[in-house]
Amino acid sequence: MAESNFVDYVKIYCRSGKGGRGSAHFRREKYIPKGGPDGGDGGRGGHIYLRGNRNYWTLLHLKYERHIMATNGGNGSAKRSSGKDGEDRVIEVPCGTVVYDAETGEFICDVTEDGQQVMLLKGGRGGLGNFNFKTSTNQAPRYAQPGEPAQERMVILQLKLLADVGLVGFPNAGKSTLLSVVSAAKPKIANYPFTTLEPNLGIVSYRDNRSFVMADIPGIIEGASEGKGLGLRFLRHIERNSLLLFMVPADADDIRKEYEILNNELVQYNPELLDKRRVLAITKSDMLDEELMEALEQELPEGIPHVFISSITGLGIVALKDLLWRELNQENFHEVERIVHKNIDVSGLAFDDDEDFVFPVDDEEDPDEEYEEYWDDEEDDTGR
Ligand SMILES: Nc1nc2c(ncn2[C@@H]2O[C@H](COP(=O)(O)OP(=O)(O)OP(=O)(O)O)[C@@H](O)[C@H]2O)c(=O)[nH]1
Ligand SMILES: [Mg+2]
Repeated sequence: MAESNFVDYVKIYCRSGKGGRGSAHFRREKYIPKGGPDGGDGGRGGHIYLRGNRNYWTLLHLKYERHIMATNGGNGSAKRSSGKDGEDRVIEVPCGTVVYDAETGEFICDVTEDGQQVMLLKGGRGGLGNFNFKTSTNQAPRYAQPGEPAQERMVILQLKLLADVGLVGFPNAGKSTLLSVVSAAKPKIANYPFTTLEPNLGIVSYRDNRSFVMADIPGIIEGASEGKGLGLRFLRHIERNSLLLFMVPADADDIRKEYEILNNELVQYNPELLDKRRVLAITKSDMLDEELMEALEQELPEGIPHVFISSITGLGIVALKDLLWRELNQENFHEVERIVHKNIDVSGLAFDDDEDFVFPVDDEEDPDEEYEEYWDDEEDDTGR
């Protein structure tokens, strides 16, 4: 999907800044021949943060940003002057971004809210200058602390769309058509399977200026949870939806069976999806008459509220919105949104640019350099 704008995972190398070293300087002025230690502290290294930003819908802006590094803290110097703190880096991400360790697949953190800031890597603390080590028994400590090292990590950011309602259905069920009717989104619609290749989001306006977000994802087929069709790649976008709207066309051979296949694929993918609220829409109901609808009623799966709709004639669309709104506002509803992020299998993710990835080298200083004590002799003899 190299040419696609819908980027829902990226791999990035991140490094915080290391702490600046403390200074081991001694005060040297004209009439104070034996000034005490006055070496200042090193500055702290910059942190790496993630921040949720509702203006981003995908991770596209990070696709070509493969190294994100904060700067190092400055070294301390004479006259107790502290080194400058390194600059932090803030990675702006869409709400619903989950972060994993790229080597192990281990879940690290997630960002769900606009403005939410999470520290990903801590900058190294600055080392203390020698004036901190002055004691009654050691008036002239020649020792200053080195700064703490930087932290580095290769991470995978994965987007899981945060929609209120996720559309679940076989290809051609009429999912995109529904989204185009209830929101301003303009997804591609056509009479063949897999018209939708990447998720679309739309904002559905409801009475009294209220609204909710609906996500149209590519069609699911039997075996999707094992990677068939567009497979697994998009199933994760359903994980975070509060409510699942199953869509089965009126002309399906067996509505109940189709529903069960869909349900089964979701459960295979993540059993927690069973706990989500769900609604069933029988789409394309303009093909039915009253009598047929009554007959079909008997064949529908039990335990799930349903509505007959037609995006073409508008049949049942208001009733559907009412039903979705009611379900979305049920008490204790948000319980199920706290889905647990499992660690991921990183071997299953394709990154088109893995081979030419180079670890950046810090050319400012040798990272393995050990701190050494030193006398700073050529310091300012300005004679104030
Ligand atoms: N008669 C009738 N046809 C419909 C209705 N809704 C959608 N269709 C038709 O069904 C076909 C598939 O519609 P889409 O909305 O593209 O279906 P989809 O579920 O998004 O399909 P994929 O993106 O392939 O998964 C199109 O030819 C639509 O015109 C409806 O309410 N009534
Ligand atoms: Mg579609």
